[in-house]
Amino acid sequence: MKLFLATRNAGKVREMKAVLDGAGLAEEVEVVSALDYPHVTEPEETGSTFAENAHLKATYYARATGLPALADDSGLVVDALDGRPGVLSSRYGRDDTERIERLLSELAGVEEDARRSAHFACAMALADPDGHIVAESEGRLDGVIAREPRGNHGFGYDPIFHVPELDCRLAEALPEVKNRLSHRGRALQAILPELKRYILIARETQP
Ligand code: ITT
Repeated sequence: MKLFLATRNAGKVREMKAVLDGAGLAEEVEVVSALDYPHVTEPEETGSTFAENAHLKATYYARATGLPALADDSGLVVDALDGRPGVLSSRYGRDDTERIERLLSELAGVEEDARRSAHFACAMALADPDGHIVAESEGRLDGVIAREPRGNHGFGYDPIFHVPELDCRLAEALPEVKNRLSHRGRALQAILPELKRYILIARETQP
């Protein structure tokens, strides 16, 4: 049986596979992603919330592939920017460098750490092959937007996201440390029991 990760983001795929492996799911299912299915076009993310977009991606990819699909919609929510970039996080520039530069320039003049507060948010949704949502979850990680990038791990905005409980940037944390406390790691842990139950039932009822 295959489980489809409904994302084209290689960073997300890496992190999600590590958690699923750690939970022993790699022995139960073959984990594939949209990166393995380049002929399947991307859906338009028209939702105004992370949960809406996670639903939309899970349903779309499940129907397109005929596989159970687990989707992640996530982003960075900056308080001083009224929640931007939020659901537009991946569209805030052409690449990670440009997105980070834009965010830092928008925060220029916001001096005190207390006013540079932000959080990463993640919504996950699991759809069956007919596109029906069978489980959903959310996760969050609080932090502060730093003044310059640092660190080589992770992806996206990790180099400018300072995590107070680690006292370093998210991009300086080892992958297993990020997965333990990140928005995505927490959302995945929260959905795991229902994902395991779904896989068990699907395997028992498959011809
Ligand atoms: P898919 O839709 O194919 O999953 P995407 O990258 O477009 O890929 P999203 O629409 O959910 O996914 O946008 C998420 C963006 O938020 C992502 O591209 C990063 O810029 C940012 N982001 C999310 N999680 C992050 C993380 O753990 N670390 C750093 N940046 C993150």
